[in-house]
Amino acid sequence: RLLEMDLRAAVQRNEFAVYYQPIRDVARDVVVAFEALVRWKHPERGLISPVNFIPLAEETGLVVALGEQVLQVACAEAATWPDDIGVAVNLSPVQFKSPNLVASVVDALALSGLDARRLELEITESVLLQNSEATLTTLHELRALGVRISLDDFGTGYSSLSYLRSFPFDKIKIDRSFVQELSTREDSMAIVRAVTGLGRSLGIATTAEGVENDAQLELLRREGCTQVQGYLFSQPRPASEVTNMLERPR
Ligand code: G
Ligand code: G
Ligand code: MN
Ligand code: NA
Repeated sequence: RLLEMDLRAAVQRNEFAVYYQPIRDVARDVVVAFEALVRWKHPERGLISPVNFIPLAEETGLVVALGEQVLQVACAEAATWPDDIGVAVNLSPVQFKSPNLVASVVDALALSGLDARRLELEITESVLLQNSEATLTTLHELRALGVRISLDDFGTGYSSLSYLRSFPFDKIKIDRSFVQELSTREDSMAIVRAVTGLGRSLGIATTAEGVENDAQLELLRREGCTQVQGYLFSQPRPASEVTNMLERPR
């Protein structure tokens, strides 16, 4: 079992690594960004997946400090990439609501020298559930910096179409559960078609997550999905492999 004590020590020692998964533009067929995905480099247990420690980090509030480290590392590493390549960083709901969020984004950008337009922040629908006035203020402050905002895991939470009207999103990420069932379930196809159509009508880009095969890619291309991401192209890999991922045709 993972303990709060261990996680707290890991945050103090900065025992985390950021892995990167390419996000590709469908029309141009090139990598346009990488999603930053944290891993815990545990001294005894090896690499631990975020699904096994982010919930504990959220419960204990440690996710705020952890999230700041991830943001700083991701911005610093992205600053060394070609300047047309962006980086997408996940924000937990707890981190999003912390009073320091906007200042920590400003700091990460200033320390790294990364152009704010290269940074995307991914938030989930649960962030939008409560306190919409404060949420809206934060989203507007982030956007005023030049940062872009994506709505992650779209369709899995308490999705409401009114969010798309009330909040300033630049991108919708279609959850991989819909993508994985694309060729086997007609209702998943219908949902993907509806979301890409919605994005097009509202002028919001759409990214399909969890693309694992060519059949899925072809269906997404046909529906006019803007970007794709998934094991078909690459698993998340360490920063040292970003150059390779950029050079690989696919
Ligand atoms: O990389 P996978 O790689 O296993 O990530 C699993 C889950 O952990 C995903 O839901 C992802 O959004 C979340 N996650 C990965 N990295 C981070 C992070 O830096 N911060 C937060 N809050 N969640 C993350
Ligand atoms: O929740 P979020 O979308 O941030 O998390 C991304 C998660 O999806 C990570 O755990 C990442 O490792 C995983 N992932 C990325 N591509 C694929 C894929 O093609 N298939 C599956 N099953 N998972 C994927
Ligand atoms: Mn994400
Ligand atoms: Na997602």
